[in-house]
Amino acid sequence: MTLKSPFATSFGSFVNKDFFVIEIVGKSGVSGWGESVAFSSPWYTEETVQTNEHIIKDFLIPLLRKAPIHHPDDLVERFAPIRRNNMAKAAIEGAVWDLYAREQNQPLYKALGGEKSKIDVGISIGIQPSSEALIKKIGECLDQGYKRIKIKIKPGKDIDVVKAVRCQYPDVPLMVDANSAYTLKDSQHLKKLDDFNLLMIEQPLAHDDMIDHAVLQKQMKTPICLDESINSLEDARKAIDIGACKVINIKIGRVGGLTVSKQIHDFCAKKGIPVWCGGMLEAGIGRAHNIALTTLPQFTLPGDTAGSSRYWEEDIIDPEVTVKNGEIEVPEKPGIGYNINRDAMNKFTVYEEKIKL
Ligand code: OSB
Ligand code: MG
Repeated sequence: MTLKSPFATSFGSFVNKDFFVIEIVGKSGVSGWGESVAFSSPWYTEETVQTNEHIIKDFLIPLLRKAPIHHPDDLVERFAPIRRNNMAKAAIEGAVWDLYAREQNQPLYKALGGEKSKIDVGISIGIQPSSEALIKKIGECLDQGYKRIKIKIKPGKDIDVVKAVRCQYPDVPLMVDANSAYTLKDSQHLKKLDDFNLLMIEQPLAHDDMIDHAVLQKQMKTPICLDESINSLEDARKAIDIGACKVINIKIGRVGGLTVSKQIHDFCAKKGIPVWCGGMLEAGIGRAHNIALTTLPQFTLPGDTAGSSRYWEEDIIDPEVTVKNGEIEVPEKPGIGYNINRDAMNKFTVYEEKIKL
């Protein structure tokens, strides 16, 4: 699928997205749907669409065949022998959760224990050619009602950009995401961000670090939010324990599925750490899973789950995800709550394989 406009981050620019989609058909004949959030290149994490195919076909499906599954939660243990590859695991697990909820005749959000009938959403804006272009984009997003603005930063496109945005929009809920573009050597520079009343700074330092983040958090007033560094419940426990962050961005694919996402959510609730749901430029199926997860009570901050039309000319679900007054109405139909747009799915499908379990 081709993005309406390229999305630029500190680590690279996205123009298209290839998707690995899973349809799992239960004995009842009902289908559950999952979408891997992996990208085509290993820039954000080491996984790619192609590594997903290898891991799913050669390792995860054989594990599924070993014994019946009684509840989607069972998959955490079943997949535990396979290290990491969390996006591949989450793609299958998401389809199993959808199937489970549909067979229970329940919306996925309720099956997960969610409570909200509407969720608050923000938007993540990629690096723009100029501050003027960014300010214009932000204005459009605010007109559409988004409740929080996130802008991407990188060295050379940070303090001055934030300053220009703050001049124009002094009170807008604003945050920045560096996607690991800095090191501790930049801490004096990063501390200048404390002047701009930012909600948080997301993942300033290395993707595999938490020690340096803890050092930086002690020097900065702005709360640090971890994204790339949190790949498991254990990671969340350690990061919170050492003070590496005050906020956590939960992405279902990054942590290996909805069950682990829920565990991290519950742990953060106990620790008083606010969480929000991150985005991976999802198509409709992944977006629907994000919406269901965000209904859990500790998701107290608006996430990155914008409307379908922000990314795509045509989405693979029907209806598409729409945002009104910065809110998404959570669907009450069973499972993910959206129908699959079979015409769009057929149009975008380049390769399909059926596997008997
Ligand atoms: O770091 O949250 C991120 C997009 C691609 C890779 C990483 C990230 C992002 C975003 C966009 O910030 C989130 C979205 O709108 O889906
Ligand atoms: Mg991020």
